[in-house]
Amino acid sequence: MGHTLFIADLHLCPQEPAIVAGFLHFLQRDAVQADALYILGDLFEAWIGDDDPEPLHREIAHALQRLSVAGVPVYFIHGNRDFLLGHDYARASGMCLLPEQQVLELHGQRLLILHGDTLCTDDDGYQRFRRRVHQRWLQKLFLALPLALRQRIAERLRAGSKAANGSKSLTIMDVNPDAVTETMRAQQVRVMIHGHTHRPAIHALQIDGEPAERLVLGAWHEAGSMIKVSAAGRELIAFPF
Ligand code: LP5
Ligand code: MN
Repeated sequence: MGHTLFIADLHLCPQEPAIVAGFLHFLQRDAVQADALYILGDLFEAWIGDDDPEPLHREIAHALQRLSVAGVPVYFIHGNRDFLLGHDYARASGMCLLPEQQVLELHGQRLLILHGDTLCTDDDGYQRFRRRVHQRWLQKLFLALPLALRQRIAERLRAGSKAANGSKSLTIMDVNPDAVTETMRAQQVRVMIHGHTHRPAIHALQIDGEPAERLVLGAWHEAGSMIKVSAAGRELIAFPF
């Protein structure tokens, strides 16, 4: 029976070979059987430009390419770590880049997919940071810098983020319930799938008197996390690498 798979927050990097192996295994074992694969951001730990010669990025591009050649379309929404992933890499990996929010119609139901960072509206520090780094001119400037300098800036930003997160409450770093409701209302959906918060769960809620559902993908730390949508329903699945 046809089904669609969703994943997010793998944070792939050369320092985490078990996660990389788990992802390659997931592509060969699970994703090949799906109608489509949607990657909802933070596939990579950090992305500093499509011209980064990191061998891991080529390996992942080839694996994704094999999947789409096998007939499984792969879609990508940017996360807060890999928002600079561009058309060159998308082409090399056979992925189709989607906008920050996308409505799908699956089995007669509208479903909204997004990374999830935009729902964390209580996190003023992050939202300010996000507005800054999403400026087209700043991104162009950054991408024109020598690779080693971009690397250093990314490391500084990661360190700054870790330090900032240490002093933020868990509530601030979670989604804001009003932002969730407003986003679902605006997109006229009653189902939403996102990642980013690393708090895998299926939340039932009410919007304008109607039942609604927010599904949150888990990050790939010790195990993989995926959501499977089929005619039979929606499932959040954790699986070993
Ligand atoms: O990523 P994570 O899980 O640690 O936390 C996120 C939010 N942080 C971020 C920042 C990213 O981690 C940095 C990624 C770098 C990618 C490549 C570089 C591209 C540069 C492009 C320039 C055009 O997204 C974090 C949230 C958290 O999720 C939960 O939602 O809270 O937000 C922050 O930590 C933002 C801080 O509040 C403010 C940012 C501090 C940065 C200080 C940098 C100082 C050094 C500057 C050097 C030039
Ligand atoms: Mn994220």
